[in-house]
Amino acid sequence: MPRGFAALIGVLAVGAALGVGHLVAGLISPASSPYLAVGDTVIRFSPEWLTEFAKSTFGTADKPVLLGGMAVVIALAAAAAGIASRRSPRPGVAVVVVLGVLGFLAVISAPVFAPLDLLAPAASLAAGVVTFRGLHGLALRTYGDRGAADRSPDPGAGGPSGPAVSRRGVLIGSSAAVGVGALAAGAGGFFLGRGVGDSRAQVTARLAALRGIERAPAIPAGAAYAAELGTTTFITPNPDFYRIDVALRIPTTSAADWSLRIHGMVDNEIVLSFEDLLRRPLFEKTITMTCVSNEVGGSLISTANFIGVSLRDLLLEAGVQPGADQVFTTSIDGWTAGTPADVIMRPDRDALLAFGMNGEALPPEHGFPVRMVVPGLYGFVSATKWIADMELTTFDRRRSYWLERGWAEKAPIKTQSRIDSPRGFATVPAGKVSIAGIAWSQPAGIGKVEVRMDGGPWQPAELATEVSGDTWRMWRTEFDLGPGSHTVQARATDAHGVTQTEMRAGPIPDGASGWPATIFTVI
Ligand SMILES: Nc1nc2c(c(=O)[nH]1)N[C@H]1C(S)=C(S)[C@@H](COP(=O)(O)O)O[C@H]1N2
Ligand SMILES: [Mo]
Repeated sequence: MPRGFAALIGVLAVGAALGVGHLVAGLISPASSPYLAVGDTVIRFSPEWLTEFAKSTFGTADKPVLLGGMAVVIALAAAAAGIASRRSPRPGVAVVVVLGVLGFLAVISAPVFAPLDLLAPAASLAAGVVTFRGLHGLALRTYGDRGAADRSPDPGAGGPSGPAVSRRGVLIGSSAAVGVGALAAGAGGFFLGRGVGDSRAQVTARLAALRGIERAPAIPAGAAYAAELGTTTFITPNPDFYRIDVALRIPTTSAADWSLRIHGMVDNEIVLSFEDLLRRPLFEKTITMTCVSNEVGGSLISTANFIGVSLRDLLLEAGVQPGADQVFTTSIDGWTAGTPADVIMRPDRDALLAFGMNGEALPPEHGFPVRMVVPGLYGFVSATKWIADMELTTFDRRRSYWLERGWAEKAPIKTQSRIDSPRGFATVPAGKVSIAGIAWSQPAGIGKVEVRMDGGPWQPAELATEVSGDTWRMWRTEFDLGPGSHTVQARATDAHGVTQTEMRAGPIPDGASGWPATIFTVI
């Protein structure tokens, strides 16, 4: 058979395998899609330098890039397998089986695994082998007869359709059907596995109906300059809130199916359902969350009104035993974080187990149904999304996900500032130029922001109305500037009088430091 067609058979068979696997996973357990499970496994076993490279090069597009890259590699392997099988189907079947076994291994080794999860890779493997053998047999018969067909009279000129022509028709039709079927199955799996929409809508509706939530004070008009300067809004709309996690597939546990076990070094073990949460005193708090991977000037910082219950009250009820210095949390997808127990237990810290974000249920990618939020700590040591388990233990006994990968054990947020206007390399007209940005030092709050132009003297900026120490604070100032290239720098000082360090450091292991600077042109 022609090489091109042999390659196509390989690609179609593997495509059918992936599509069927994704569909069966969507029907039974979205977590068990062989394609996504392999992607997750690649992430889990990637060396630290590769993860960092992917994060810094592709940002939040790193997952689509990984999945796309996998598709290219798999398609090339499948095409090669097809070409190697022009006479015998054996090499192709072998490659399909090897890919199938990889899918099995990835599903079995996932952090959360149930025996039913084996159905999707099994269906995938069967679909791959059956499709390959079927199309291969059809192709051999079609092209094997070609010599005979060529010698027979042209079927178009007179006689009835020859067998070679109808066989070719069947082959092309079958191939097209397999291609369309594989795509449809994959899409079906995607839509079936999408799921927490209904449960989220219910939680959002209940949130609106709940009385007695202790609301966060309204954000004063003077807290941000978004209206005048077009800079960052005080509250980040949910779709714009930065997202960082290692989950390829967002867990799809509904609120009704959710529960959290608080155990370990406690006097009273607690198991909480979502209804139990709603029956507790609820409060809303405006918190600026920050990622440790945020570079100086970076965008991995956002602010929202979180609604939930007091984590401190829960732990008081559980009765934390002496010596338990770590609150070790595990998410539904197996990620872990280690939070210092004493930080959560501080009465003024307001750490919460949150299920509401800016008036609605947590979005799926931000931890639906329930996550943790602790003001003042970077997300990787505190902000467990899709939380499922909370163990009181010691830092000696258990090591969390990013600690294992070279990041710090304790990670309070560093005092930082960012220049939002002008943008880097912007061109602005000469005269009065607005310089504006944000600064943060959770939970202390910002006491002062200073700005200097072209290495000149530091000048205090005007601070916007403070919301609380647990949120960012906007600042602005003006400089009279003539034409040319200018460099503006900023530095923040916290409410205790400590100025952010000039010392430049990258994010690893406990957060970037250094003064932000922006170069722009005045004309
Ligand atoms: N389950 C889970 N929770 C997680 C993470 C994760 O990878 N998995 N990443 C953490 C990190 S590093 C940060 S900065 C915050 C980000 O929360 P966001 O995506 O809602 O902004 O979530 C934290 N919670
Ligand atoms: Mo993070």
